[in-house]
Amino acid sequence: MRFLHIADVHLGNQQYNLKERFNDFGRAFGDMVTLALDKGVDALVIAGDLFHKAAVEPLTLLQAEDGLQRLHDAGVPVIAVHGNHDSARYTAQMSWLDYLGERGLIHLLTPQFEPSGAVLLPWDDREKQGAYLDIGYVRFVGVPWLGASAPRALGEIAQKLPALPADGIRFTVLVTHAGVEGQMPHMPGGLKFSQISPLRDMVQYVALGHLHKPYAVDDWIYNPGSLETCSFDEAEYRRGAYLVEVAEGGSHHAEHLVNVQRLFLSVTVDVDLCATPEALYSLVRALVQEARRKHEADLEAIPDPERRKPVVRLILRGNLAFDRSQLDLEKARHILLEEFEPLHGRVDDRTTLLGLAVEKGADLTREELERLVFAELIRRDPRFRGHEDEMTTLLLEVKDKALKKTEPAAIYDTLDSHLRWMEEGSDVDH
Ligand SMILES: [Mn+2]
Repeated sequence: MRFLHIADVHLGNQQYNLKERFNDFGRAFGDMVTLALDKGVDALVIAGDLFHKAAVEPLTLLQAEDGLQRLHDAGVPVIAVHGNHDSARYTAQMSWLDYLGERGLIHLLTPQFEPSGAVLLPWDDREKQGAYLDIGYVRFVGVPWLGASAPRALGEIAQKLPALPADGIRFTVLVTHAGVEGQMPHMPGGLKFSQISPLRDMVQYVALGHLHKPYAVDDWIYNPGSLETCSFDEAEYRRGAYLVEVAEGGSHHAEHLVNVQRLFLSVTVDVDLCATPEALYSLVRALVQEARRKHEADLEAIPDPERRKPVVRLILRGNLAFDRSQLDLEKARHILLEEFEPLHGRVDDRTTLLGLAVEKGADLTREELERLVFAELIRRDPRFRGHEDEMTTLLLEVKDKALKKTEPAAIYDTLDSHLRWMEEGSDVDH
């Protein structure tokens, strides 16, 4: 028995308001359908977020139906659960996944949540509803995105699973849309391992979606990652699908396959040494050219020419040595577009401003610039008022000692004696 596990397809995501990006999400799903058919799987599992939004546009629905119909025609069942993106906005409403379920294109699994707890009913082909579906000796149990109530629901399900009829089942897959805590630290609210572990004896494969980063825990919990890139945060990960082989004896093997995606590239420019806007623009141009050369082969390797132009982000970081009003971000973006010819280019300005009085065109040495920067930092700190020059000299001295790998104790002594002198000095002043 073999199945393909995907999640976070996000059909309908017209990223950056670009038609090409809308198409990319559709192509990625189409590719997975083709892969499922090529690999001769017995089921396709979609662990939530087939759609990017609850309100689905006609073209998005066509993308979904085209792929699902191909699987339907080949007799490959599709198992799906609601994600946080494609649930109905109000509980009484039907979602577009419900619609696909009614059409017989997906098996949309969910327990019934009664006041007494979760009820697990077998899939009913006439009613087109149920909490679990058996395919051969593999049982798929589906739980939708539940947010904060997920831990309690999973606890209830762990209690109910042993009571289900055995029916020759050797392997149980739990499909749900939830993150595991700590996998993406900036995304809080995931399940703790201790909240999933009660399922350990009853479930052999936890098929997750939600976090767009791929991960696997203990050959037990699997999250394939998003098929296309929804934000730069996930661009660094090799995302795709799990192709899972379940032996009759109940052992399994899961292989993570990376799908074709549009490349998202970042070019980082440290602006500290650019004394003028012109110097910054030339550095941007040089680094963008270098990045383009570096990624040429990767881009050429993408089989579909329509998907070759990347999305490129220019990150400007460090301390700006001239007035911010002189920095033209649109000009920097224009250089990026000119030199890389990306599908989409954007500038992420992370520079911090020191507000230094560096004259336009001033030809500063590194030492002079450094002294200016230190002096400005100290000038802004009220504790050092009246001692700007001494403190600047002290900072340069400490930096010099640190670079020469002077003993920390000796550096401390330098600081201590100077600062003490400064304090005494200020007593006299007042
Ligand atoms: Mn998602």
